[in-house]
Amino acid sequence: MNDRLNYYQDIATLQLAPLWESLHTLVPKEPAPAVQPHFWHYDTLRPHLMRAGSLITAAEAVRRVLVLENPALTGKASITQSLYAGLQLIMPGEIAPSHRHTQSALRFIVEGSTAWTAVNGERTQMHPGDFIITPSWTFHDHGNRIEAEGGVPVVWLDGLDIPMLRFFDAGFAENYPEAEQPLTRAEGDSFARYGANMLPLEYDASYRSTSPIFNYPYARTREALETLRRNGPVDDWHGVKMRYVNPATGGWAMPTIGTFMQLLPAGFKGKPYRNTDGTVVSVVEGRGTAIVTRGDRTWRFPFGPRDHFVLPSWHTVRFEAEDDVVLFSFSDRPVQQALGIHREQRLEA
Ligand code: 1HN
Repeated sequence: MNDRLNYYQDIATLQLAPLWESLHTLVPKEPAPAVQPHFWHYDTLRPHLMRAGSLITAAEAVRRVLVLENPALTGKASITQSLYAGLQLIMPGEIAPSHRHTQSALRFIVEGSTAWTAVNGERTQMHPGDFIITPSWTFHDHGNRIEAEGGVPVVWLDGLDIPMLRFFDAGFAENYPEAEQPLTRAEGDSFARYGANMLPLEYDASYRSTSPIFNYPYARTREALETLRRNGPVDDWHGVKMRYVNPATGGWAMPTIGTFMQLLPAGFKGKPYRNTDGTVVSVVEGRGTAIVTRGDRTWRFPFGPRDHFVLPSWHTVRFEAEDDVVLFSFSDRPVQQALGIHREQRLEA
């Protein structure tokens, strides 16, 4: 035994390590995620977010965000191994200055309707439940109406592929020389061009693998879910669950982040399900419970509107809905599917 330990010490000086000591953990029989399920109650978190509103301006902070950190990844600005999530606050009259980075971002609006975001020369108004995309390497800035014109604090969920780009060491960023980028297109231009089940003849995929629609408004999403719930059938595991698409390709709206919206009718008792994409959930409407299990451990997350939780890879989840529940969620599924490694299981009990 000592011979071996001496041997390990000797080779360590040469930056060499014996594979046979770690083979079983490197190639586990099934995923053994360090990432933990976790729940953020909005009413508990909100006062702290508002406190940040009086401690620092958006101009100084650049982005005033409380990062939702997984308890197993404290200090790493990660909610799963591959994804970042945070809740961003913009106060009336503030501008979050323009910049761009290779990380892709999504905004899911949680509270308030008086803010806008500008991406690539076009503004969109943000409303609760809207799913908004900031494609990789596009300038973006956010603003909010002044208080005298009805501006209220606005909060949204940011989802970014930061840990993924850190993994690849592929992150670049730069600031725009002014706080706000110039507007070159009228509000609603992208939606008319790309969001009406049509495409311009000369469509050139200027965002490559990212959808050219940059605001998927909640009103449209909600109406589709309602119609499908009425028409049925409602899936025993997922209720009525849809994924957001790039209308030009039929593929995911974002290349690195899959986004979903689902409706669980009041009284729904879902069957258990697990998959390999750790998922971040933002509750839009209704009360219910997420029951998460892994091995002999169980987490019960009773939830209501604006609450957030994370479901790690290969943890089993089932949902119960008291009211009609609407859940927005995102994960790294597009990447796992592109690599051919995504797995999912519908379980019976
Ligand atoms: C960012 O640019 C935004 O533009 C939000 O709102 C969160 C977290 C890390 C790096 C860049 C934004 C971010 C971010």
